[in-house]
Amino acid sequence: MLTTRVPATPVHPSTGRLRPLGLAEVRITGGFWARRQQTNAAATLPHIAHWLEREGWIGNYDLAAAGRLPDGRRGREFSDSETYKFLEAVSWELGRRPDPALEATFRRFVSRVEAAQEPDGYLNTAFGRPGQPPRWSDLAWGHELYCLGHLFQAAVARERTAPGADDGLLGIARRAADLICEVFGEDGIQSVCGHAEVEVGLAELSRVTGEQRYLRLAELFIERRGHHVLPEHEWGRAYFQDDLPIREATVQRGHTVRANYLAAGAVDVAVETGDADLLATLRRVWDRTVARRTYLTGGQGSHFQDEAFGEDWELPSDRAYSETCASIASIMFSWRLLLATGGGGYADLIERTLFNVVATAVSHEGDRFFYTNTLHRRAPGEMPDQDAPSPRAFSSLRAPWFEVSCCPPNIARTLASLAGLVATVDDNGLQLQQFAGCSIATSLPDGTPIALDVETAYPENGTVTVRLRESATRPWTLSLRVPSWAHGATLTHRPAGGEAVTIAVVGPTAGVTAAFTEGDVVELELPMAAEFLHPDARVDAIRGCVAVQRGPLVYCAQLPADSAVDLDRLVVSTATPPRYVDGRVVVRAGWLPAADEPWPYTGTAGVPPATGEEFALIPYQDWGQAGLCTMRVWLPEA
Ligand code: FUB
Ligand code: ZN
Repeated sequence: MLTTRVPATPVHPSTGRLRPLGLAEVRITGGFWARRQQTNAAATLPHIAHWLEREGWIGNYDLAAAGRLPDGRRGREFSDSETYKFLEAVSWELGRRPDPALEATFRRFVSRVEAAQEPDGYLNTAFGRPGQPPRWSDLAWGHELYCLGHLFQAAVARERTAPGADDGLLGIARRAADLICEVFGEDGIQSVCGHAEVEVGLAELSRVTGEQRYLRLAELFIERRGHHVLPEHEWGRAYFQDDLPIREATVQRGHTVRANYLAAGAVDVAVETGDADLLATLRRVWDRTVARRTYLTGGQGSHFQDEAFGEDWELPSDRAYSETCASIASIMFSWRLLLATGGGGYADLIERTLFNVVATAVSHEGDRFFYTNTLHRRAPGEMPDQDAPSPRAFSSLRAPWFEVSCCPPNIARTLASLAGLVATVDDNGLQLQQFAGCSIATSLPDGTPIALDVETAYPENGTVTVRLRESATRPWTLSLRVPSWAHGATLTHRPAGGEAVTIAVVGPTAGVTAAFTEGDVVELELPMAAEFLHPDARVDAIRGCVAVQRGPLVYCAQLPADSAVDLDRLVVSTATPPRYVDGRVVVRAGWLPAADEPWPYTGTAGVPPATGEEFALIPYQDWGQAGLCTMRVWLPEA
C-alpha cells in the first residue's frame, strides 16, 4: 500500500494499489488528446461561459445576492451545478497552463457564487428564499446536495492546482460542507439526495482538507441509500438506487449518471475506511454491468424515459440513451477501482469510453454536443437551433446547448483533467494506463526519479514509443497496458547503446524491468487490424448484426440525409475481412430490397448476399460532423 503526496488530479485516495499522477507530472504534449485539449481550452470553455451567462444560470447568483430571487430565476433546479462543473474545468485548465484572462474569468465567477452564499453556508439559487421551496424540502428531486457535490469537486480541483489560492472557492465549499454535516449528520435528516454526487465531492473534500467529518457524511449517505429513504416513484426506487442497500447490489440499475456517481463515491468510502467487503461488492457490480449492460462504445443506459440502465442484455442500438454524463461517471467509477485494486479491465473500459463516447459527444470544433449517444440513428432529425437550448435526443447533429446541459461542462472538466488518467505508479514502477503523446516526470514512492516521453499517433496506429529521459538508480518496471482488442502485441526494449530485445506480449500488461538509462527506448506495438465483432446472442436487439472496431475506435455506417438509399437496407458480408484505408474501414456490402414486403414477419424476404460493392465506414466519434445524416454501428450480416 502506498502513502502519497498530493498530485493535482481529481482523485487522490490516501491508500490503494496505485498512485495516480497529477497534471504537473504528466503533460499531454501531442496527438489526438492534445488536440482535443487545445480545442477544449480554446473553444469549449469560452462557449460554456457564454451560455451560462446568456441563459442566466450564473446570473441567478447575482439575483440571489441582490435579494431578487425567486423572480427571474432561470434554468432547471440543478443549473447551479453547471457553474460548478465549469469552475472545475477551468481549475484543471489553469493547472495545465497559466492563463491570466482565464484566471480572471474564474475569479469573477467565484465572486458571484460567493456573494450568493448565506451566512450559515447554505448555497443554492433554487431553494430557501421566500417564494421558493424551503431548504431540503424536496430531497428526491431538488438536487441541492447534488449541486454541492459539484461545488466540492470544483474547490478540490482549485486547491490541487493552485494550493492556497485566495479566490475563496475552498472557503465557500467548506462552509457549505460544514452546514450539511450538521443538517445530515448522525442525528440529522435521515435521508439522501435523489441524485448521488455529493458523496464523491465530500470524500475528495475530506482528502483535501483532512476533515474526517466530510468523509463520515459521505459514508452515511452511501449507507442510508437503499433503505427506502426517498419517496416511492412511478419509475421505481431503483431510479434513485434507493431500492436496496449498496452492499446487496449485484449490478448497476436505475438512472445511469446517479448509479455511477454513487458507485464512484462508494469506492472512495470503501478505500478510505478500509472496507474490503464493500470494495469487493463494487467490483462485482462493475463486472456484471460491463458484461451485460454496457454498449460497444462503453456507453451505458438504454431507457429514454428514466435515463436508466435496462435489464441485463437490454441494449437496443436505436434506443441507446448512453448519456454523455453517464459515461463520464462510469470513467470515475472505473478509475477509482483501478487505483484501489491495480487492474481488472478498468483502464480498457475507460479507453473505450473516452474514444467512443466522450470524444464523440463534443464536435471537432468544441462548441456542439451530443447529450445522448445513440448507436443507430434511423432519421436525420432537424438542424438544432443555433440560438437556443435544444431538446436532448432529437437530431443527428450536435447542439450548442441543452435545456438540461449537464453534459457540456462534464466533457470540459474531463478533457481538462485528462492527464490525470494517463499513468500511475506503485513501489515497483510506472504503469502507462492510457496512450497519449506526453511527457512524464515523477518519482516512485522511494524517491527513484522517473522521466520519460511518450510518442504515439494513437489511435491512428498502435505504435507507442517511450523514451527514457533519466537514468535510474535502481531497476524498476515500466508497464504498458495491452488493450483486450490487441492480439499479437509485441514489446521491444532498446537499451541505449545495447541490443534490442523483442518479446511477444501475453496478458493485459507488457512490462520491462531494468535500471533504465537515459536514451533507452521501450516500444509497444499494438496490431490494429480492423475486425468484425459479433454480439452475445442474448443481446436480442442486435442479434444477426456485426460491428467493426479498429484499435480502440468503433466504426459506423453513415449516409447523408439526402441519400437516395436508406441506410437500414445495408447488409455486410463477413466473408471478407474489413480493410483499413486512410482513416476509413471498407467492408463488402449488399442492400435489402427497397420495396416493402406486405407483412414483415413471414420470413420470406431473406437477406441478399453481399455483392462486391464496397462500403466505407467512418469512426463513430466522427459521425454527425458533416451534416444531417442517418447512422448505425451494428450492421445486419448478409
Ligand atoms: O439531474 C441532473 C442531470 O440532468 C442528470 O445527471 C442527467 O441525467 C440529467 O437528467
Ligand atoms: Zn449529462
